[in-house]
Amino acid sequence: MKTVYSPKHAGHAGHTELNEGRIVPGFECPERAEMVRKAVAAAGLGPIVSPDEHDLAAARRVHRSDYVDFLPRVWELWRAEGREEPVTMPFVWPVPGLRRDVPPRHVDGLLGYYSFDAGANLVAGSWAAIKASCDTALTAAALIEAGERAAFALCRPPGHHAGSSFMGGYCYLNNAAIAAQWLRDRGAGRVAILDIDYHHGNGTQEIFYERSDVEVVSIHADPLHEYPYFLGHRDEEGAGDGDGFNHNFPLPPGTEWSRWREALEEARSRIGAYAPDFLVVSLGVDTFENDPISRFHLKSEHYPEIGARIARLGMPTLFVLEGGYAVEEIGANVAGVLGGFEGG
Ligand code: SP5
Ligand code: ZN
Repeated sequence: MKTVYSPKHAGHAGHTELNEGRIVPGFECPERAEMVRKAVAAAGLGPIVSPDEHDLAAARRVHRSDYVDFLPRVWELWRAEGREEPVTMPFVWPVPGLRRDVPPRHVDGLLGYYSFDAGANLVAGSWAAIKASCDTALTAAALIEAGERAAFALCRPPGHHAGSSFMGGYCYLNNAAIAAQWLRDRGAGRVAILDIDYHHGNGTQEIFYERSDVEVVSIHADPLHEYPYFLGHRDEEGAGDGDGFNHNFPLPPGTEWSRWREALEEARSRIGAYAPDFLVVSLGVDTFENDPISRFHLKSEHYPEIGARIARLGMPTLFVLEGGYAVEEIGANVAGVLGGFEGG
């Protein structure tokens, strides 16, 4: 399968996050994408191609327009305050009881208004990377739409925590959701999204929660014990037209392969019954035993098995990179999934 990759991701560097009471370098670092690119090349998976430029109309199909307009402006607004800090960070959020109907004008207010945590911070090169990541997903979506069996969008930054009008969790534009919507707009009747990142894809769930034309199936750490804490429970099954088209498989900290595989089999049977025209996989490998921020215990040998089981669904499949923070092993684990798919 082809991999779509842009070097522009590298400009999203030097950002920070809050971790255990301290501001630390972002776990979501440029080395991740370079390790994946090298592993995909070394595995001989197929050509690595550059994304085509798309305008932002596709992003506006799943994100609120004012949010899409805000992202490219964050950095200039931050600089206009005369800030010396090379990275933005929000510090106040409009929880229920505060007003959302009057958007603030100051950048500090806007950062809180358009985010749900302190984990999606921007530097000078962030917007170019965010835009290229979205273009990467759309370019890979076009490959499967044109008839290829599978494609890999080597997206960075990731996307599945970003919702219709908020960033968070290292995510800004929801690459997988934008690609799924683009496939719908090109005529697909139904699209399924399988999210196997360690964390619940709260943004993807929010975007499609009231829709039956995009089914969202997610296997992740139980939000009772793990980020993002406030979404991802089993009883969230969709609403309105979307009732019955959202499926969460929360698993406890310490989950090992045998239990995780059972959830994958249940997820596969949901997706098989839905019979979508296309499958989009939000591919995070932060389920890995040595991931620095996660608490599942999958081993490198399990990733090819995951790919093979996804392949057995027999659907045109778009893989979109999400999380995975064990920098030394991320390449082998991602290439393992993709290689397992190709061989399966
Ligand atoms: C795309 C993606 O995987 N985003 C993940 C965002 C997680 N943000 C919260 C991280 C909290 C890390 N604290 C872990 C403490 C380990 N000692
Ligand atoms: Zn994750």
